[in-house]
Amino acid sequence: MSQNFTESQKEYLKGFFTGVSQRGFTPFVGQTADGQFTHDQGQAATGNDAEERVHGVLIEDLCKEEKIKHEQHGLDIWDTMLDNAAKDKFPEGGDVFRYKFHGLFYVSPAQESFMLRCRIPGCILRAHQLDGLADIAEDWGGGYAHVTTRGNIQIREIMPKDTVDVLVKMRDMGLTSQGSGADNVRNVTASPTSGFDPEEVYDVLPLAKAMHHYILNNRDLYDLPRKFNISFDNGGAISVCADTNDIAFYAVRVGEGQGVEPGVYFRVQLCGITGHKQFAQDCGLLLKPEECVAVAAAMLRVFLKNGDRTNRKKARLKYLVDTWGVEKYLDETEKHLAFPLRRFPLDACEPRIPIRRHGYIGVHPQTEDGLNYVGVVVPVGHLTVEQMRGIAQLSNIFGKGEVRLTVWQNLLIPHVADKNISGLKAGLAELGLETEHHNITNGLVACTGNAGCKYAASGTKAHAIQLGAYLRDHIELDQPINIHLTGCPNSCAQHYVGDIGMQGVKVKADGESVEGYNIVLGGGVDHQQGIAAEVFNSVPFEQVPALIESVLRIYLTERQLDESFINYVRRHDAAELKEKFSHVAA
Ligand code: SRM
Ligand code: SF4
Repeated sequence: MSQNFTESQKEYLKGFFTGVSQRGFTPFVGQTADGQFTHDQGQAATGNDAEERVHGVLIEDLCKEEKIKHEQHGLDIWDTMLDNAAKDKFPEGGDVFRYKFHGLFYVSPAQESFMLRCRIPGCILRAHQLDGLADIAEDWGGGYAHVTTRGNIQIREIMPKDTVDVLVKMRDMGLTSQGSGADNVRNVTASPTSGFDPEEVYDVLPLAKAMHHYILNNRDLYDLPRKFNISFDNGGAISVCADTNDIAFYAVRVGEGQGVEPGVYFRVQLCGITGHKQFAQDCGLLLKPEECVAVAAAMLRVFLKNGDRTNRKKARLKYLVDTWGVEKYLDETEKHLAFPLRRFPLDACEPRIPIRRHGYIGVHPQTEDGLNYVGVVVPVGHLTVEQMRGIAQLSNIFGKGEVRLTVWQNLLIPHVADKNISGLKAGLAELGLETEHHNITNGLVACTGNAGCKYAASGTKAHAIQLGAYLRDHIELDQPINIHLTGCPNSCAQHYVGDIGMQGVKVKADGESVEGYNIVLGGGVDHQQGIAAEVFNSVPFEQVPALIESVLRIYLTERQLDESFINYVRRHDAAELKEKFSHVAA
C-alpha cells in the first residue's frame, strides 16, 4: 500500500498526523504514517472454508447472538427499521438484537416500547444537545430521561413509528446512539472534571472523544464477541470509576531518574467486570497520551479475533485474558501496533492523590481563576423534561452552555463565574435540584429496575428514593458513603462496589412473593478498591430502610475514632458481620 503514495503525499500525511497529534488527538491507530494498516479492515468470515466458519468458529457452534450477527450485520437493517417505523411495528426475532446496534432496546415485557440509549462521549453535553434530548423525551418518549452509570442518557417509552425520527434528530444534534448496546464498545467515559480540574494530571476529554470517533468509523469494531467498556481517568481527585472497565486508562506522572522521559503518561488496567467480582488490574504498561487510542484499538482487535464466540457467559475480555495470561494478550496487541509497547513498573510512577468521594457535588474552583464548577444531585439519575431544559438554560446563562454527566448518575455545570453562583443555585433549586452535600443521598445509585427492565426483581429506583428519604430523616453520617441498588445479578449499578450494595431478589413473605434484596457491605473503587461481602440475604424491601439504619448506627457506635464505614466493615470477615448484625436482620 505504501508504494501507492508519492513522496509528497507521504510528507503531507506525516505533517497531517503531526498536526492532529498536537491538537491532542491520536495519530496512529492501527495505521503507520505511510498509510499501512496493521489490522484487517472489517472481516467476518475467515479461513479456507469461509462459508462454514465465522472468526474461526463453525457456524453451528456459534452462540445465538453470533448467528444473528452472521445472518445480518446489526448496522445493515436501516431498510427494516424504516419499514417497521412506517408500520409502527416492533422488531421480531434477531432484529430485536440488531436494533441495539442503533441504541434502540425493545424492552418488552417490562414496557411495550423502546428505550433509547445514547452515547455521550466523555460524558460532556452541550446545552443545545440537552435541550434536544428533552425534545426527544417529550415528543417521542415518556417525558423524562435517566443519567446512567456510564455518564450517559437513556430515554424510554419510544414507539416504533418514532424510532427513525429519533435517530435522525440525534444526528442533527451531533449525537449518535450507534453501538451503545449489543456487542459493541459502550459509551466512552472520561472524568467529569476533565479540562478544568485544578488537580487533574491530564485533560482526558480529547482522548475519550478520539476513542469514540475511532469506534464510530471502524465497522470491524461493531462485531466484538461481547460488550466492552473503555474509560479515561484524568488522575485527579474526582474519579470516573475507571477500574470497573474492560480497559481503564488513568493519567500518572513519572518523575526524574526512572528511565523514561519525565512527564505525564497513562497506566492501563484490564478486565474490570465487577458483576463477576473483578476489578481492572494494572497490566504493566506505560503509555504516552497519544498512544492510548491506538493501544485500545489494538486490544479491541485482539479481543475481536480471539474472544469466545460460542458461550456468551465466557465472551467478555476477562475470560480471554484469564485463558492467555496478560503477557500473551500484550504480545498479540503489539502485533497490531506501529510502535512498541513500553513496559514500566507501576511503583515507579508517582502515586495518585486521594480520591474525594462525592467530591464534585457543590461549588468547586476550576483551574481558571474566578470560574467554578457546580455539582448537582440528580436523584437516581431521573430528570424530567422541564429539568433537562432548565439545566440547559441555566448552563447557558451562568456557564458556557456545557453540562457534564457522572457515572454516579449526577451531573455538573462548569465555567460558572463567582458572581453567578447564587443565581445558578437558585435556578437549580427552582427545578427541584440540590447542590448541597449529603453524605448518604449524594451517593445513591440505582439501575433501571422493574419499571423498565425485564430482568429486575425489584423497583430499584423507587426503592432508592424511599431509602434515601428515610435515612436522611433518621440518621446523620459525618463521612460520605455510596449505596448502590441493582435489580438483578447483571450488576448495572455495580452493587459490589458500594459501601452498601443491594441486589434485587424475589422474597417470600407471609406466603407471598415480594420485592426484596440481598445486601452486601464494604465495597469500593479506586484507592478503596474492594468487592463487598454479602451479609444479608432475601430481605423484603419493607424492612430494608430500618435495617440499613441499624447497621449504620452500629458502625457509628463501634468505629475507631473517625474510621470510615468501608474500613470498619473490612475489619471483619463476612461471618463476623453476619453474626454482629444478626439481631437487626431478625
Ligand atoms: Fe447494564 C444488560 C441497563 C451499565 C452490566 N443493562 C443491561 C440491559 C440492557 C438489560 C437487557 O439486556 O435488556 C439493561 C437495560 C435496562 C433498561 O431498559 O434501561 C441495562 N446497564 C444499564 C444501565 C442503564 C443501568 C443504569 O440505570 O444506569 C447502564 C447503562 C450504561 C450505558 O449508558 O451504557 C448499565 N451494565 C452497566 C454496567 C456498568 C458499566 O457499564 O460501567 C455493567 C457492569 C459492568 C459490566 O460491563 O459488566 C452492566 N448490563 C450488564 C450486564 C452483565 C454483563 C456481563 O458480562 O456480566 C448485562 C447483561 C448482558 O449484557 O447480557 C446488562
Ligand atoms: Fe436490568 Fe439487571 Fe441491569 Fe438492573 S442490573 S438494569 S435489572 S439488567
